[in-house]
Amino acid sequence: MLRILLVADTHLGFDLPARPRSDRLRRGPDFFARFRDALEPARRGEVDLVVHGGDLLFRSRVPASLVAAALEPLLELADRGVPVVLVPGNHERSALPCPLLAAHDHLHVLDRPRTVRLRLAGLDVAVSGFPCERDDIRARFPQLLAATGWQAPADVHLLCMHQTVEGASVGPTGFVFRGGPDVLPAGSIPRGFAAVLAGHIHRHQVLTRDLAGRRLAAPVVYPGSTERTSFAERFEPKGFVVLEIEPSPTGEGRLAGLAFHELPARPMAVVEVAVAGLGPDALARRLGELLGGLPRNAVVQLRCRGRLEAGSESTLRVGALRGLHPPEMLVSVRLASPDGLVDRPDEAGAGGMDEVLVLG
Ligand SMILES: [Mn+2]
Repeated sequence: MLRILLVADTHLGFDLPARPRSDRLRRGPDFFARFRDALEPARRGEVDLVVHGGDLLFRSRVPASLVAAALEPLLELADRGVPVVLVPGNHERSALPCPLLAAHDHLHVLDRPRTVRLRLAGLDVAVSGFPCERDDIRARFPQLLAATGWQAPADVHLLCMHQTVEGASVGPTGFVFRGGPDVLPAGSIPRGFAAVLAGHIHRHQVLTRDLAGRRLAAPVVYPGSTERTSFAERFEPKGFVVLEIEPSPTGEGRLAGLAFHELPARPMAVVEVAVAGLGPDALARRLGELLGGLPRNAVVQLRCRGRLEAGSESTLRVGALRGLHPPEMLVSVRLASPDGLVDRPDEAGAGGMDEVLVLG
């Protein structure tokens, strides 16, 4: 039995500025802590292989020191002889920055379409994959797959990629990806793989059927991200996956077991507050009540509905807000405008994420 630890979308470097412009609490260290938590079973020697499904880093232009810090937990495992396979994701612009930092006999970066052949748990294991294709995975998948040379004989075949597969779902309303050049049709995945190990979709899920209900040639496993990177992920548990693969008579291996391990990611909450008619003190009391009912370490977005009373603006300033919640809570504010909700101007710079990040 082959045991694989699959982790992805760790987005290291998120909210971790080299030169912070304010002294507010940062989420950056959480991302590193969750990554280390996720690798714990590998450090304990409980798995034969670790696969990182991509988006190790939160973006592509990063200092070498961040790349080194991000690779360190993986290199530690490689030093112990645990093989690690890493897929460059879209946030790496499909190539790991400072690739020489990843040079290690047991760390395999899928920096081009290729197949890594490993002898694990008494089995010949072929791990195939390619870096994130950002333009047209629908059109390019057949060539990328062929270029990996995946079809040479092995006991177990695995496919690793950082892509959206048709049928994957995201967000609080469960949006389902159905088409487009950046979505891989589920039927494109050929027979011959025990499983597809994938990153890019931040919600943990396992796809086994296409949109028409037909069984996929191989299950597509998304471990999801290890910390919440936007408020759209607020209802999702975060974690990593351990897969058990056994040899099969047909020669590609078979997924025999899969366990999702939840990590203590920061809870997130979106809180609406009706501000009309509340003077500064009344608003402070109301916010204190609302924030007091949330987990102490929550990341909170306050959405103010209605017209803010003259003078109540001061209650929403960073310094004043800090007095209303536990020190480990992160609070951002959105105010209503005639066009809908707007970010308070001093909270700009959320690091390329789709929601405003934090302050307070
Ligand atoms: Mn990602």
